[in-house]
Amino acid sequence: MSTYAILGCGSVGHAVAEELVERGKDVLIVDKDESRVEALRDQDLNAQVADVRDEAVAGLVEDRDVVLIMASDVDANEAAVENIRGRNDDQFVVVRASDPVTSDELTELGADVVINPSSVISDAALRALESGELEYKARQLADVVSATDGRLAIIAHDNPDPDSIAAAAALQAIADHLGVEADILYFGDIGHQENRAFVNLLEIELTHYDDVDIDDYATVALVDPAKAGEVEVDHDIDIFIDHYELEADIEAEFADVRPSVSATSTILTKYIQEFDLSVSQEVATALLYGIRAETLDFRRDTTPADLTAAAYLYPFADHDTLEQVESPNMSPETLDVLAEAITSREVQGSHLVSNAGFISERDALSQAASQLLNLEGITTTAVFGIVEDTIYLAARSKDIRLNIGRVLADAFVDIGESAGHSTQASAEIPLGIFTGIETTEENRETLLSLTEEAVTRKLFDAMGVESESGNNGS
Ligand SMILES: [Mn+2]
Repeated sequence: MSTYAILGCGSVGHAVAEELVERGKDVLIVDKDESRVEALRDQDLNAQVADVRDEAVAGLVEDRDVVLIMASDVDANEAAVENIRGRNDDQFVVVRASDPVTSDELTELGADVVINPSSVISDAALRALESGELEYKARQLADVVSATDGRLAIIAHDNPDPDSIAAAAALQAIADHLGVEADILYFGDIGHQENRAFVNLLEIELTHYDDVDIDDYATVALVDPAKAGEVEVDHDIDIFIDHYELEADIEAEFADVRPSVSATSTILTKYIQEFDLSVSQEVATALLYGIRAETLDFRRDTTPADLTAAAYLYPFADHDTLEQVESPNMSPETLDVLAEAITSREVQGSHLVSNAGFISERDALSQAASQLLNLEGITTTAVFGIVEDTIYLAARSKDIRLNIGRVLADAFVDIGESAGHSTQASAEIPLGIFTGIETTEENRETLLSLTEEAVTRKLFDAMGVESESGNNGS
């Protein structure tokens, strides 16, 4: 067990000494004030009279593992650090400063931990402000939700992602806690296989916006909508929660927009903590996944708030389910596309391009592109297929020198549309563009082979140019 010495026993030193003794620690107290030392001894504490700045004090406390120098006189504290370090480097030294300048000086003298009282107080004040603000916001949110005279609609954004869906599920749980029934609505579709797995495995019930009459709802909440483009809800918005600022002005009775965190799921987790809600395993799992997905597993723009929210959720989440969401079972269609993509792959260097032929499920292309990235020696993949009269293409890259979003943009700038970023991208190209021939049942195969050549050549060209020019950033 460590032994302690406290040098300087004013109000701070005394408080520390009492706390340590309470914890059953062996504490030696040194102070120059005789009557104070006497009073400490009357309390059965081990105390000695000496001036903190005396060189002899360093010898007196030499056998102590940890030395806390707590006097209010910073000059004396500096002398004590110097004396102790003059004797040995092993003791763990904690010292009280008075301002940033003396903090630096004490660090330079060899103190292990320097405590600056003004920053301790300002930190505590900011923390109090933060938790006070959250308490205040939570009360406001509860008021708006509770005032719902009927049902609450919680609207996730277009083609909702896990962050949006999880935040909606959490708000639904909060509403339930407050005795208000809520439905989660969404626009677009839940396209990506991973998102479908997420919704199915966590049994989150979502209703398409078009399948309800929004006027049937008394209160409407929007969660996480800002990045998904324009919001067109035919109803007043009562609640608005997002981690991005919305460009358009929305007049909501309750708004919580926090660009200081990286996921709407993080914001909702803070409310769940504030409401002291015993959250279901499904909601905890959804929120944790929402935060992880939005921060790319804590690799993108992660803030301390995201991490503390994730840490809070972790013990309540179902980690088997999380794993299943991350690697969803493949549909037979996806397996077919993958098999076709493997068979017809063309490889140049570490780049792979493959034609999956006529397909029915676009999403299978991105899964195939991701899977093929696991082939040995492959750093970039592009898989394309044809649905009706359009070529769809999905590409992935783990080569940091290559921006696959830019590769597709370069390759198809004149003839199609592309979207994406440095590691994943997609493109759509009208089939007729390469041939000028209208697609019919009879000429499909011919068109496909013509198309294959053109697309493959364009891709390899764009990849080659990109990797030869080296660093094009990401
Ligand atoms: Mn989000």
